[in-house]
Parts: sequence; structure tokens; C-alpha cells
Amino acid sequence: MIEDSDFEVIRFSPIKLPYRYNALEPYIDEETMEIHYNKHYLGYLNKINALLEKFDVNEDVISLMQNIDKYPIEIRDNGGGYVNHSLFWKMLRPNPEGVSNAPTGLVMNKIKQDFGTYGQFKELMVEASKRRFGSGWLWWVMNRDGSTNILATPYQDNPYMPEYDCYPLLGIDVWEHAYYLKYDADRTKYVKNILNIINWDEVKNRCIFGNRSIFDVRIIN
Ligand code: MN3
Repeated sequence: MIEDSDFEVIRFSPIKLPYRYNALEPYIDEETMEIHYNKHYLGYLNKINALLEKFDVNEDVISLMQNIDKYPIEIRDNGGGYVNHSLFWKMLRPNPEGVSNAPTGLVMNKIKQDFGTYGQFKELMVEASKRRFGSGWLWWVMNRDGSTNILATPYQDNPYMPEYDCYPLLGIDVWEHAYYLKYDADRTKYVKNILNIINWDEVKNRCIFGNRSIFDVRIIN
């Protein structure tokens, strides 16, 4: 039985970065990672914890996202920021030698089924990232019927929120703070490059869990 790590791990406490700040080079530089983790991520975490106390919120993290319309916008922004980055750190892995990082097995089969080829999947990711004007996130998501598609959300919105109502398989931060030190304004180059460090094992686990029971869990919850 595969546990859904979103429920097990994300409880408004910091996810430890599963690699060193410089481990994602040459694709993401050390300074960007250090600022992104300590300033941005821990900033969202501190703010959401203060807001939960202020508004006396007692929901678990995922329920909070699913019911986000009941809460003030600061909870949406900081709670979303906390959840999205907690997922994001685990979706990356080092690839210092720059070896080929195409998905395999179950993930590749799902991509072929829904997008034709991995090349087309990558193209659609890049296109969606261009259409997201301003800050946001790029996602590969699973719908309730098991189909998947690419989604770009504004600010710190995420697929759990009711207007999207789907399950995140892969998420990529496309805020400028995620890439501008190394890529300047070239979001396209950043998105193409980050595909070299996607942790497809993590994505595979999410595919299996999403496929099996995420929506049942959500209903019970
Ligand atoms: Mn960010």
C-alpha cells in the first residue's frame, strides 16, 4: 500500500530539502536554492502558521486547500506557497552529469497515452508556461476520471483548490524567484532545463496513488 505522502508529511512543518543547495547544479544554482528555500519557502510557512493561529483554523493541509474559498486570501497565498514548495522539493533530484532523464515505465506509458510522445508532453509544458502571464506554477495533473493534462495556475494556487479539483503529479515553480539569478527572464530555457532534474520516481508514486485512491481519500476526509 502506497501512502499518500501529502497527507503523511505535510503538516505545516518544514520539509527538509532532500539534497544540498548546490546539488541541482548546473540546472539550478546554489544561491537560488538557498534563497528559495530559506527566504521564500520558510517565509510562507511562518506566515501560514501565524494565520492559522489568528483565524483558529484546524483543518489538515489538503482539506484546507480543498476548502480554500472559505478563507481570506492571505491563507490561500501562504498556504498554497507552503504546500506547493513542499511538493516541489521532492519532485527534483540531482543530475550533475546531465544524463538523459526521460521518464520510464508507468509514467512514460501514461504520458504516451495522454500526450502521444514525451516530446509533445515537453512542448505542451513549455507552451503552458509561456501562457501563464506573471507568477505561478506549471502542473501535470490527474483528473477524477484518471485522465491527465497540463495546467498552469496563477500565484500560489494549486490543483487541490476547488476551481481545479485535480491531483498534482508534477509541479514546477515558474515564479521569477525560482530562476532569474541564472536564467534572467528566460522562463522557457528554465522549464526545458528543469526537466533534466525531475524526480520521476516521485512522480511515479504520485501516479499510482492518484490512480488508486486519492479521490476516495478526499471524500472520506
Ligand atoms: Mn517559489
